[in-house]
Amino acid sequence: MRGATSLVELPRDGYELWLDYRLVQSAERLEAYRALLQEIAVPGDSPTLAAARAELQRGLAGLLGGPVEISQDRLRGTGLLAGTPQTSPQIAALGWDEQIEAQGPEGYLIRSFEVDGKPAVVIAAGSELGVLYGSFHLLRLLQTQQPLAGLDTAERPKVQLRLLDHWDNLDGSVERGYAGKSIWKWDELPRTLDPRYQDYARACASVGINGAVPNNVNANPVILTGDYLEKVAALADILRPYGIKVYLSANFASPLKPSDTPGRFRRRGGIGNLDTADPFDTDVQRWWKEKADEIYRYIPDFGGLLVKANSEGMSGPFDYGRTHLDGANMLARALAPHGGIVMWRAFVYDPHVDPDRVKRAYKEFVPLDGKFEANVFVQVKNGPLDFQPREPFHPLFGAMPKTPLMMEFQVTQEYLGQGIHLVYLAPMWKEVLDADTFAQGEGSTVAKVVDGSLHDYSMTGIAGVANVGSDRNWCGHHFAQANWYAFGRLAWDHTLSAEQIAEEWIRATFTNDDGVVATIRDMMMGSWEACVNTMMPLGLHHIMREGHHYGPDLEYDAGREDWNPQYFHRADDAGVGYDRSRSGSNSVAQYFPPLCDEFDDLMTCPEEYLLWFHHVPWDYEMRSGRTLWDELAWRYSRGVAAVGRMLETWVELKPSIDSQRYEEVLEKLSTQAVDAAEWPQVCLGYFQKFSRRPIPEGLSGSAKQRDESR
Ligand code: GCW
Repeated sequence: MRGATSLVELPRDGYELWLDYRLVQSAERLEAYRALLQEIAVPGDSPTLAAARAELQRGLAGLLGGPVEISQDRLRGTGLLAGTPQTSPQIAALGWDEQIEAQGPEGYLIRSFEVDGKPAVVIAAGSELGVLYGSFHLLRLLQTQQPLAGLDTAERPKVQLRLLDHWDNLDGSVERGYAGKSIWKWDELPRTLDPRYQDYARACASVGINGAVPNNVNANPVILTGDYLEKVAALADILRPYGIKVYLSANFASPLKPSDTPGRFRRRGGIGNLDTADPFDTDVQRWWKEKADEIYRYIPDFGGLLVKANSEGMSGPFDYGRTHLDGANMLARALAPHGGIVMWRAFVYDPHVDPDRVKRAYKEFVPLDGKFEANVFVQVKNGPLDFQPREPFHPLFGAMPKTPLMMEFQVTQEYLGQGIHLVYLAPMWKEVLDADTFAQGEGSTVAKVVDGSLHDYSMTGIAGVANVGSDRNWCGHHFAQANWYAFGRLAWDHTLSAEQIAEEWIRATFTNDDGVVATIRDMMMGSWEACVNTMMPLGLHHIMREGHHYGPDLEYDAGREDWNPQYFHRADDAGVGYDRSRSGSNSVAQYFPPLCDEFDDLMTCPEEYLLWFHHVPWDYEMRSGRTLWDELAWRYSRGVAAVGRMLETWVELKPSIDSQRYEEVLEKLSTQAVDAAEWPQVCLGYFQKFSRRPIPEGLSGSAKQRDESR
């Protein structure tokens, strides 16, 4: 048994993520765990059960400070028993079949119970994957120092498909990635298998993520060639025991001859032998059918295809005068015989559809409701624009009762401070999931659309754009790991609170010291609001620098109106904000009553979305009693002040955090503090040209004034 070492002295570089199985710090808990978990029995030898066994072995060895005896057939004494009624006669003998069944194909029960007259902890599931998920759950209980006595837990995921979408290119670069190169080493695959792949699988499975799309939606068609499918198959083999299916992003123009691929990937060409990718062309249909057959020869449990079509230069059915429906259904028919699905993205903003960019996807997709093949998801970003620091929820949620909608969140922080800013995203995702669409009266939340309960969807899914890279700590910023974790936890159970998830993560990742946990949790919980206030308060949106999207810019000319910040903020002498009310673009009409009325009326529109829906006079009186101009300045200064406080808090935490992670986070926070201060300077400086009002004293966001605004 190892002696208890002070946590702070243990070197930590972040590689272990939240699966950092350190010795339990509470002596009392440690004693109780050791008394109960004297041996582990995970009967069976399938790869998934072997993974569960290995994880329990590894986890308990670390948490309890020494190896625990392990058995592959039955539990002999006091200990942990995990399995299904099929893999373990001891579990079958418990007579829990009905409850096990009720947890569905991925769920599980964890109970303190007697097995053969001896005290035990039992993880019982209907599937081997359920056993693995239950094992991770048990380890989490120990990591967070929960009591095991009287344990009686029943879990099942609320959403079926819980995917990470990687925007990783085949050359190793990552679109909107801030954590180094891609973790997928295509040059080495399929022969060399980086051990990271397995650790990635462990991390994903530990939070219930059950699918991965390894390549960018801006898809290089080459991913579907035999050479690459062989590489993908090697990855799929590693991920499979962990319950993670592989999906791929497909380029709609793949069937074209190499020289004919239009648009963005012209230089690379298609991978087929056809002169068209028209979904109505029978050769094209056959091409995709044969391609699907080929994919399934390589990867028998392949999940399906994700498609970005006719968006940002990507090819699609419109190139041939067809529609999203025609394109999606053609692919769906090719995949259906194998049980594969299509995730067709709704991130489209064709300027011909409507002058207001945020109205376009709704106008294109709502008329198609009910016409998609049964294995098609329409994948919808959380808001109608593009992963801005804060957006109202996408009005498509609730508006397509006959089409399964898959939620797309962005875990990587493209518009939220990238690899620099500490921003815990769970509160934002909760705001979206808990938003009421009123589609079928009060209580028709976005979460109920996504989990299928509102419209009785036949399949349900939620995807997160991954923030993972080859940096030693996976996510670039140690705190960005919390977003990967939270995404998985919320995809599994959207009723969990952001606080609870943060607390779990902190305990598993940093420490169980209650005071430190509370301090870090509060810091995380305030960090998203701080980000919004720092960058785009009161419903401002899309005022970031062009291209890389970091830092403020209000005036560049992108050459396209709907990329131009001025198109979005519309600042002029009269006021600021995009008028989307009934007298403006009328995007409010895309929401159900009473929301459309609430958003439409300046008096009832939530102030968080004010400048999203309204062009508001500079001297408009806000609920605080301040004028809009003063309120804007106040919000900016609050954002900067909050960042300053995060930095101070972190410095105070120094004695409680291991040195490498402390220093690395400190460096990030210091940069964040400097970069955050640029926003009010640039934004208020710019807006002032129109408002012609002084920036209220004490609100310019400087260090001294920060304290006064507390
Ligand atoms: O958020 C925008 C990004 C693009 C991205 C696109 C999309 C993958 O700036 O980098 O492309 O959205 O979601 O397709």
